[in-house]
Amino acid sequence: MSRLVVVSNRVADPRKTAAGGLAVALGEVLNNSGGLWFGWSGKLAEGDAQPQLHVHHAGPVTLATVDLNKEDYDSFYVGYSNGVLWPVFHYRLDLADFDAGYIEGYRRVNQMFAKTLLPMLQPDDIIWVHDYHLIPLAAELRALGCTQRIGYFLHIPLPPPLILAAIPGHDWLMKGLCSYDVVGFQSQADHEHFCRYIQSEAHAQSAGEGRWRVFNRTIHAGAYPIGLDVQEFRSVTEAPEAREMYERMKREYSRRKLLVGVDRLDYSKGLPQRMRAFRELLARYPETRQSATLIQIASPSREDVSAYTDILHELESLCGSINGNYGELDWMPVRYMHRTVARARLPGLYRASRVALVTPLRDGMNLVAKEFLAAQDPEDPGVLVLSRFAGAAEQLKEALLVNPYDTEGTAHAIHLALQMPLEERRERHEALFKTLQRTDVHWWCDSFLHTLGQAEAEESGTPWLRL
Ligand code: GDG
Repeated sequence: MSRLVVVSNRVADPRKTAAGGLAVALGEVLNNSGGLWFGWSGKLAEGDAQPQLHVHHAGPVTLATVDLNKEDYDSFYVGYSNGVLWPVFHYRLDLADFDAGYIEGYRRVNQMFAKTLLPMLQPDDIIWVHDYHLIPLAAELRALGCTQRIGYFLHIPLPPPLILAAIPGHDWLMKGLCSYDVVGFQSQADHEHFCRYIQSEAHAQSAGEGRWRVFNRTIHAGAYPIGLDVQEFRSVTEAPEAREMYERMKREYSRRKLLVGVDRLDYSKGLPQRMRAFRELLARYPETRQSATLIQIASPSREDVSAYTDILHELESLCGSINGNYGELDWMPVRYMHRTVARARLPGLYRASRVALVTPLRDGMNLVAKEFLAAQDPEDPGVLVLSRFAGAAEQLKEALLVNPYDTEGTAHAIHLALQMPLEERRERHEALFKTLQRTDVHWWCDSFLHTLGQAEAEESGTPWLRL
């Protein structure tokens, strides 16, 4: 049986409960065959020191990490990954900083990752690379002679070809993506953008069944929407900490209907637009005043990127003005927290809420939408208000789908959600929960790895063009 090697920017110990569904699911697959998980340690190396490799064993899984030096951190992580790829892939060309130095750092770190990883590889390994930080990794590994099968999964959206083409060096980047054997996307829409790009920019020819001939090789591309570890999330929901949180929220808000939003504080999540829609709800439907409270958790994220401080200030000012204009001595419309809530408590908060607002302007998938559904009591479930621009909207069709740019339309949908009769809530939740179970994280892992397992390993001696 082939060994699985997972490569991602950050590495998590799958045995720790704080790791979250994705780490746990990948950990499970790694555990089964014994595996290697490789990535950045999250630490900065002192001065100009050479990158140090740290190796830990977590049961049958080897965790191998390297540090980054400050210059690489600034150009690879802050500059290119989060300052160019994140905004452009979320359709925000206006926020991208195309400073030429960043792409060099991005390439340098991918080369360093390839050089460090190569000696740890075994001939039969299957390599699975994750996310936008590591697009050129396969090409760098191939250039060093790696012939193993390599798959890639993009967790964030892939924009249409004309937006991608705005990136200086997009051809280099996309050629790098075509060096994988299997390329997976969150949604059919993202997959279609990829197909259109390789056809129009690289003259790719379809070879049927999701395969393409491009750059003198055959690759497979497809949509593999990421799922939740539903069973694990249900058991966290039943555990004492979540139950206690649920009881507390129910007691505290016994006279109100709770709405909840849980997001990393990121401009892609549409938080100011959500607040405007909530304000519109209070203005248009006076009966919601005093009776609805929105709890918004905005967990701190990437605070060294300036666009993130702008969004923080905008959100704080909107929450302040809503509370100032509509609040009463005994009712605060918005409870906003710029803090991380313990993972063990989140399901309790979800379950106590009548409505979840998951309204990103763009999102690869959005796992909060799935977590909210998984935490509900099927006899008295809450309602999901979901942006049509989240990858999850392709699957979760029985949610109330909204356009987050349309303030009035979103306010109207929130109003419908707050008033929805029990029967309709149950019917929608039942259908959504079935989808969640059918396409859980294990299904996601299995279907991606099945396709990768079927791909043929590169023949050694394949002439690899340097990117
Ligand atoms: C990327 C893509 C894709 C949030 N606040 C707290 C907290 N969280 C947890 C949630 C959820 C996770 O973080 C967020 O997941 P998302 O899917 O919403 O978003 P990204 O972080 O942007 O992730 C996304 C995902 O990759 C997976 O492929 O779905 O589209 O952008 O699990 O619960 N967790 C805790 N406290 C918080 O305050 N403990």
